[in-house]
Amino acid sequence: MSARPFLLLAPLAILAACATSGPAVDGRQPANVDAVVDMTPVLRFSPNQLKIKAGDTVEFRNISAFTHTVSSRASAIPAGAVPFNSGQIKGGGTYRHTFTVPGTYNYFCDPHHSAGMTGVIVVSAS
Ligand SMILES: [Cu+2]
Repeated sequence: MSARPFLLLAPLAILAACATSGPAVDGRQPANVDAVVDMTPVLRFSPNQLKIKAGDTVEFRNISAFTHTVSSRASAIPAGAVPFNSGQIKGGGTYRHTFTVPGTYNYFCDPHHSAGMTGVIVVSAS
């Protein structure tokens, strides 16, 4: 009988350990990354619409052979937020940005903006 309390508690301990590793958006993101957006060979951000919370960090991953950017303008992000620009990201490269100001961020890939490579991230207050 003495082993039974341990058998009942062991699954709870495993769940608690998993909970400390952060939210599992898609199982691909490393620690400290809350969401992942791919930059694709068909000149799109995927997903191109994303909802996160203030303070979340998004990792943009270039999974294509093209050079992409993650760029924004002050006129298309919330007042008080600082525009971000990744610079050129070669294939296989990544860029991370932490969104601290709530609101709607419209961003784009500089070389492929006219091809429709744009995205929207909506940041909620908490
Ligand atoms: Cu691009």
